[in-house]
Amino acid sequence: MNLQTLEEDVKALAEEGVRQARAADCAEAVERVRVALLGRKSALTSRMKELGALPAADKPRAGAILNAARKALEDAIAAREAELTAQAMGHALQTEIFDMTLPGRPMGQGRYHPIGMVLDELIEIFTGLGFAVEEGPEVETDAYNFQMLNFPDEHPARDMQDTFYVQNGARLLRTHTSPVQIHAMLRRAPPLSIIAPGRVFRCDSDVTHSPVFHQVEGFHVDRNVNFGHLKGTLELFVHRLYGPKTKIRLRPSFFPFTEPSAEVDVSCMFCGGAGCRVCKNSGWLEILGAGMIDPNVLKSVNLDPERWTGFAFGCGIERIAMLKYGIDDIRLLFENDPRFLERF
Ligand code: 2NL
Repeated sequence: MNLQTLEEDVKALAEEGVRQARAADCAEAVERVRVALLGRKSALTSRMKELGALPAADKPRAGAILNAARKALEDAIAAREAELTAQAMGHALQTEIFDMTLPGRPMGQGRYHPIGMVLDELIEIFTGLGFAVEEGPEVETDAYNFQMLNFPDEHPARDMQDTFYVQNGARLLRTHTSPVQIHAMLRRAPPLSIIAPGRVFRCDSDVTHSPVFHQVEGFHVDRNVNFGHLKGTLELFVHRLYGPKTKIRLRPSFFPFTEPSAEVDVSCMFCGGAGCRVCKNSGWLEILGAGMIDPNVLKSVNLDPERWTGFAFGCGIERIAMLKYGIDDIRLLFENDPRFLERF
């Protein structure tokens, strides 16, 4: 074949190829055209293979013709491909509705939980009075939760009904934070002033009782600590919590771990003591239990009750939070409904 014929044949081939590329109406069709025009079995590739058989003098010219045809086809395919992509994008922009002026979804802002706020406040007040804060395990033994706190063996709190036992009765969920104080007294020598805030567990659940709740207990042991120190400390505490006009009242009570024991009332912060719905017209609200640490408790942690005395107290955080924020159902404090928490 002479060069002239080759040139005409290849030109026709390229023109037909370019026409096919332009006619392709989707990405798949473009790909089919690419294989047909430039693949191993295409007419152009066969022509390229025949190059070797040409006389040496014709080879450069023939090569140039074939390469130009190949380039023309490649360009036509790439151009059609770009055209189709742009078309698809234009179509998507026309038909897919995307309104970038719409406002975004608002991010919810977190809030402090009322239990955490009250805990922080009590910790602030007691550390201000010189108490250190200690924590301890939520799973305890009978010895730390009951025995060393002078609970008799038959005490009702030890019943399965009231205490959560785990590991077949070998362990229990602490029913108060007093075990933290027992650990503290065994670890260190007096004088000691410690508060123990934390989660406690009792097998009890209704509108005013939750099986998990929070407590702050405190104690102070030194030489010659007396009931006046207890009363003075609680009065200072209550004045900082509810204001200096708040009065306190101590009523005789009983706890296994204190003797004597008292229940502590504060003058109602809603009516100032005049009587209202919250204090059931008594003018007083009970918020604490307290007393002088029982000599048996001191002995159980190897302290000589003739040398050392101490006072202790305990209060429920949920009760203080419910009074402070006027919450009438304890379950609200555990559901974590954002509509409730947003109020704080
Ligand atoms: C209440 C009463 C109280 C204590 C807790 C205590 C701890 C040790 C020794 C003696 Cl290690 N006492 N704690 C004392 C009196 C009362 O809590 O009604 N809590 C909600």
